[in-house]
Amino acid sequence: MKVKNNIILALDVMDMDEAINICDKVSNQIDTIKIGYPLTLAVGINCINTLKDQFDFKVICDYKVADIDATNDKIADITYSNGADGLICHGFTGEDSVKACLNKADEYGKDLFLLTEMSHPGAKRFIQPVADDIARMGVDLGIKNYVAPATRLDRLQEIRNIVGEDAFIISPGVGAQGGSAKETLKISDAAIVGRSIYQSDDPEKAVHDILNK
Ligand code: NUP
Repeated sequence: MKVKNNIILALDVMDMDEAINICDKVSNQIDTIKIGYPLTLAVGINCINTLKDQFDFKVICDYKVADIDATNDKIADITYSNGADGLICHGFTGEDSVKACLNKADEYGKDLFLLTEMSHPGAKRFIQPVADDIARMGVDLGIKNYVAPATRLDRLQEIRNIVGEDAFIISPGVGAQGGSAKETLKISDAAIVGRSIYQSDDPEKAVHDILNK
């Protein structure tokens, strides 16, 4: 996936008019949007196609899919069939669950992102100890796209070392969670930024500031 300016907007607002208003302001600088449960549950899964039709965005669905293979298969199918260019799945569920998502991505010719370690403080307890192994599983499965934290650059680098230079890593945690876009992008291919942009009085300037910091 090619991401303009290496910045992905996490559009975690709960209202479609607000979402469109923000997109209007940043669409010169941003071409890839990550949506998750907040927007999807608030307005419905049609928001994927609305964003693609109105702005020509690529849309990554951050549904952190984490179920048994048969259920993951259904979730991935409904997500890709509604226009998603990418889907994020958890890795701790194991190979069969992840493979179900990967098979769907291949069927639709779309991207699957494997979430390795999460960015928030709580991730240290349960997911950090197994994150390297999750990344190794991704490599074994031939996964090309990963999510790894902008908040712990040492861990981001370790995950980069495991998945290799050719893998595509996107990193949440820039801005509101304390990570720096500039430092993150030395290791990662794109920074995911939510609140620092969509809560700003001037989202366009916020993107500009993130790019130039
Ligand atoms: O480890 C993760 N951390 C994280 O923040 C994995 C994620 N997918 N996210 C998501 O990235 C989070 O749900 C939100 O959509 C975005 C970060 O937003 P913000 O902290 O910049 O507002």
